[in-house]
Amino acid sequence: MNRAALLAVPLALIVPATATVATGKDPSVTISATPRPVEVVPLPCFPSGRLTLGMTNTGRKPVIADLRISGESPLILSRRQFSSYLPVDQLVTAPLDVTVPRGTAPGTFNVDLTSGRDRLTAPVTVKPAPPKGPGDNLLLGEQAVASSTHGNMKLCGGVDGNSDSAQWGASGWHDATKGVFPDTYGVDLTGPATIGRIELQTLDSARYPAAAMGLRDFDLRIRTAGNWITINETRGNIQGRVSVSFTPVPADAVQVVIHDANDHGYSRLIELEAYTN
Ligand SMILES: [Ca+2]
Repeated sequence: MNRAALLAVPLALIVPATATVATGKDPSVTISATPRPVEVVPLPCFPSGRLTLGMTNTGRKPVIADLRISGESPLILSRRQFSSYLPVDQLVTAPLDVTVPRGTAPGTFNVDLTSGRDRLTAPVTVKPAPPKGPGDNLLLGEQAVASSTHGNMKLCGGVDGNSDSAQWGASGWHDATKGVFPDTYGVDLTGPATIGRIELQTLDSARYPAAAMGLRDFDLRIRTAGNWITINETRGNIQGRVSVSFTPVPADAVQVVIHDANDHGYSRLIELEAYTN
C-alpha cells in the first residue's frame, strides 16, 4: 500500500458519518402548550385566549421541525403552523391566539398539535360573555374603533376591562400621530343601548401622572340614530379618572375626541367605559 492509499482509508470511514447531518423530519421532537385549558370569551375586544406553543428537540442533532395546528369549530386560530430550527434540548416557543365568534355558547373545544410522531391536544374553554345589564360596563370587550393605533399598543387596550395605569404598556391604547390632534377612540355597539354615564381612565401613575401625560382636552360623543351628539367638553383635565353623568340617551356608538394631551404628544387612554345609570 502506498502512502496515498493509507491516507484514503480513514477518509472513506468519515464519509458515511458526514452524510447523516440533520434532516427535516426528526421523531425526537416533543410538543408543549400552556395553559391547558386556555379560556376565551366570545367578544371581539375581550383579552383573547393565548396558548404558548413549544417544541423541544430531544434528539442528538439540531433539526428543522414543523408543528401543525388545527382547531375544532368554532375556534379561530391565529396560525396553522409553527416551523423552527431546533437546537438540541432547547425549548422554542411561539404564541397561538384563539378566538371564537360573538355569541358562541360556553363549551370546551380542542386544538390539535402534531409534530413528527408527537401529538398533543390543548382544550379551549369558551366562557360566558360578561353581563351587559343596566349597571354593567356596556363597552367591555366590544369592538374598538380608533383614528390610529401606535405599533406598540393594542386597539382593544381601551376596552379590555383593565384600567390599571401600572399595566399601561399591556392594557392601554394611544394613537400613532405624535403631536397631531384630534385623535378619536370609541366603540361601535352591535345593538342599540341606553347610556347615561361615561367613565374614562387616562394614564395616571406615580411615574406618569395624568397632569403630565394624561388626556387634557377632549369631547365625549354618542351616536344616536346615526347622528353624533356631543355630551361633554372637558378642557384642562389633570385627573386620571373622569366620570360624566347625563340624561340617558339611546346610543349605537360611543367616542372620545381628543384635542390635546398634557404632554402635547400622544392620546393615552387606559379604559373607556359606558353605563346606563
Ligand atoms: Ca385597558
